[in-house]
Amino acid sequence: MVEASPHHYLIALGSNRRHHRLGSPRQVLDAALLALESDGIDVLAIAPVIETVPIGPSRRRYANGAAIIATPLLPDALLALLKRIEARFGRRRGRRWSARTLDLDIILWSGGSWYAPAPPLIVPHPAYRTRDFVLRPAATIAPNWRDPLTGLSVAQLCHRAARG
Ligand code: A4P
Ligand code: MG
Repeated sequence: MVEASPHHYLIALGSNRRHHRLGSPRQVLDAALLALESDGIDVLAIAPVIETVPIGPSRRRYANGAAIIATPLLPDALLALLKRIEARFGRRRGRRWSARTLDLDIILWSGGSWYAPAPPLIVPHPAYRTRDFVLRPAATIAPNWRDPLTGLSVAQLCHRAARG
């Protein structure tokens, strides 16, 4: 039997700008998960959303979350879908790390590692291993997922990031 949704992913969600209709960054993340589902993605687990201090130039606080999803899509097709959802939520291209209505990142993939130069896609996400705002929500739903590069679990990476 062919499994309908063979690929599992850990994705990270971030927002630090209100949406004129949807409301606060936290409400934007809730709506983003519904958008994924209506695009045919199975959302298997949702981490409690946390409020975090911004890293980088933007001064607004973030709502950050994480989810485990299942889909038949390979990483490149999933990235294209995430970018379309970001665009629907009014994400504007511009300065790197600028305030954004919605940021959707692929953190880990059940298939291991993926690299593509154009459009750039690196899985596991190259920066997540030290990011508390990704690892804290992720550790609540995927503590035993392993990083293929370091062999460490998400719980271990989270512990290390919290110690600085
Ligand atoms: N890309 C490559 N690998 C991936 C991946 N695994 N998942 C490429 C998603 N995208 C990936 O990202 C730029 C390009 O990265 C994508 O087009 C894709 O081809 P972007 O989301 O368009 O741009 P960005 O977010 O401005 O840049 P970047 O480097 O992705 O920033 P981050 O890493 O997303 O960080 N502080 C707090 N507290 N909370 C946050 O959520 N987020 C950021 C942005 C900064 N500070 C923050 C937070
Ligand atoms: Mg991003």
